Amino acid sequence: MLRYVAKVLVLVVAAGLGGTTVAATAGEVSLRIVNVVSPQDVKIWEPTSIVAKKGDTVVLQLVNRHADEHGFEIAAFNVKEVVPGEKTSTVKFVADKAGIFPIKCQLHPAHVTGQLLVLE
Ligand SMILES: [Cu+2]
Repeated sequence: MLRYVAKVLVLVVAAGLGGTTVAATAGEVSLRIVNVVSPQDVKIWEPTSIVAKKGDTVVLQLVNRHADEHGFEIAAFNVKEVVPGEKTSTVKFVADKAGIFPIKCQLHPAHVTGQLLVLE
């Protein structure tokens, strides 16, 4: 029984160390973001919340399924893309500061789309 407990403890500690290592390494967040119509009849980019860790490279493939063009702006990271109707664009940036940053369609300010959360 004691032996079993010791074994479990070793596993828990190992898992904890593994988690720490992952957190300390800058990674990449790669997502496909699609412009859809919400139940409230607003065109939004989905998912609306993007989470990254500070230092991560963020690659977003922006798929606009509408006939008209839409914008995708994260001002804090100088991201300002216009995606033509029925086209796909890719933006890439390094999330080098922590915080909560709004994501907007700069062409149609009523399309309040979401937020980027960058963890310390
Ligand atoms: Cu728009």
